Amino acid sequence: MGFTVVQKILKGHLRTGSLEKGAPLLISVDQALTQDATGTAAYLQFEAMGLERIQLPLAVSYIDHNILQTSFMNADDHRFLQTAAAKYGAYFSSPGNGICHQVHLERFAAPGTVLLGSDSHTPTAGGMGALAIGVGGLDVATAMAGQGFDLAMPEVVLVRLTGKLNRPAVTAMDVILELLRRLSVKGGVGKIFEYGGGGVKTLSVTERATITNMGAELGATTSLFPSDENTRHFLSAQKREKDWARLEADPDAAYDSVIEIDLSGLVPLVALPHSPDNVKPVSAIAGEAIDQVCLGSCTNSSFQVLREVAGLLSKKTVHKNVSLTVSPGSKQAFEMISAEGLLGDIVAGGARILESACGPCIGMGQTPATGAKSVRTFNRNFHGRCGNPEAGVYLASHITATLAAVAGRIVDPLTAGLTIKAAKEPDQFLINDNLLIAPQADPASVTVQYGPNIKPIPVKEPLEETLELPVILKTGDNITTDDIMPAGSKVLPLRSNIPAISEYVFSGIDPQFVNRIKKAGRGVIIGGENYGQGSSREHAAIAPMFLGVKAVIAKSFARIHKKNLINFGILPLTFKNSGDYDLIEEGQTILLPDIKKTVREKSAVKAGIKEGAKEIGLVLDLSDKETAILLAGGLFNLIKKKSS
Ligand code: MIC
Ligand code: SF4
Repeated sequence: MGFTVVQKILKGHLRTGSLEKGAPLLISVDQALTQDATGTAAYLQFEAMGLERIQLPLAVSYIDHNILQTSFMNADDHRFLQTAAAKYGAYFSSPGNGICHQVHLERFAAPGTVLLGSDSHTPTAGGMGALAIGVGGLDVATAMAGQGFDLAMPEVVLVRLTGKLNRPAVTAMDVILELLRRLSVKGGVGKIFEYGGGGVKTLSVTERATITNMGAELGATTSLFPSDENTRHFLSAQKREKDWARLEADPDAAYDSVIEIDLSGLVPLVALPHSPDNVKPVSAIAGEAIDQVCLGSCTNSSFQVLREVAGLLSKKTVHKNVSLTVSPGSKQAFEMISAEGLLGDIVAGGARILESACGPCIGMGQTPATGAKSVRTFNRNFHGRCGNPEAGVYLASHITATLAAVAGRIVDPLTAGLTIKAAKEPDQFLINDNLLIAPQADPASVTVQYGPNIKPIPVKEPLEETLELPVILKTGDNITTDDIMPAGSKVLPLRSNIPAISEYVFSGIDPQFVNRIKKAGRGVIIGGENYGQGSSREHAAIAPMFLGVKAVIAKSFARIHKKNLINFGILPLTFKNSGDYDLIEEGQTILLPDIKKTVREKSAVKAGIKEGAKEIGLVLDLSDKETAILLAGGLFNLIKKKSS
């Protein structure tokens, strides 16, 4: 029997374990990426491991999330990251160089490699045929220390594409919105989506990257495309043809399941507030008035996207009731639209040009007005993420979004009489890597600089013998890491200071949470399905740990968050019978007698609800390594224990 692309890459990187579904495996990592909001923690943790240099062929430290520099904190973080990159051996992508995933795709990603990134949209590089996985900062730090990455072998799903998109009205964004419509935000948990079929060759690398980027919203471990002639074209246009290798599934490769998508049958789609899987055809909401349009993010901000935007804005004016912002995904894309005169059309049309960065996507400015509708080409529209819980964010393609900006209302691209041509991938991109700073050849000459806002990462004590925990909060389904640990311009500058950022845990959904847990000193959180979906931010685990959260009991967990909880010593328990969720109320006490012994012996977890003396069955689904991590009180303790 032949191999899938996923199996081929994993086979080449396997250190221990097997590729059988569900089996634990440890793989080697080729490349690591961090960004500033997760990077300070990752580099502080790498530094504390005591190594002199990063043990990987390539690491890149990007600055793209928090570049407003509203205070010294942000600039201090950047200086720390720049000096740490120079000393420990990473490239430093300066502020202004662009969004990590777009820049990585352009300048570093390579077919057949394993990329680990401390950002959930790392699978963007899957558009290039890389196996790219988003993880917490500590997992990246461990990989940078040469210890590889361990996971349980996911199911591999073939997404068979046929036909071709009705461009320019229908775009790659509509392909991934269609998958979200079918599968929901938890439909990809424990799965890798491998794209195949005759429709693959009709998509460029940047279009593929849009699709794999937003596979994160399915909860997938990653998504990837084969590497073919289109990949070669992209790499050669980036003057990187040497990085190209053909990588395709064997004709008789076996998949765990298959999903069919006929690209020719797709229509423009939109995700309505407040979830990326709340998907409807654009035609269903045509005519609705809108207030704001934001173009950009790591999902839709390439040169080709901006070229089409410029075509739509040429000789047009943004509607008087709409504010339109454009954030080019990278300096390369920005420079190219300037060099080709396209920026002029965008500016003349009335767009407000923002930096090449995440910007409004992570609530760094452009918070919409109360009750406003904002159409964005981004990947997440979680409640309150834009900075205003009273606003609604609609996720759509750049074509749908730009048409809306001009008309002041939603317009179906299929009936808009589009006259622009779909933008082709250029044969030559403009290469100017002057904001990419290579690591210092002589590390001893560099002193890492720490600002006063940079505080050591707290560590937990080893697991207690027995736990008695008040229920501090009970949540519903699909709680996001934005709910647990909000971002935005007020909170993001505190990412290097856990005591300070922990004051904001759950602040968006329950402003009294911090007071309650501080009073109790410790506690447990009860969650519904898919607890912790969304970002890779380990602050959604570290800050609760710092406040005294010892366990989360949920119906199910999102992949990255579960790993982050384990890494910081918090027990991620699930209900044996999900109906038991209804038995627990806020304020009650959960008893976990002999929990240390139970974890050590991997026996069934029996918990008690003190009030009413009820007993419930819980499940702790862990690999051997994860068991050891929890017993030690976190990954960092375990690493330290081994090296001492
Ligand atoms: C996001 O899109 O939510 C972020 C901000 O990029 C996060 C990372 C972070 O919180 O720093 C992610 O996707 O992992
Ligand atoms: Fe940045 Fe938004 Fe992409 Fe996250 S999803 S990396 S915040 S652009």
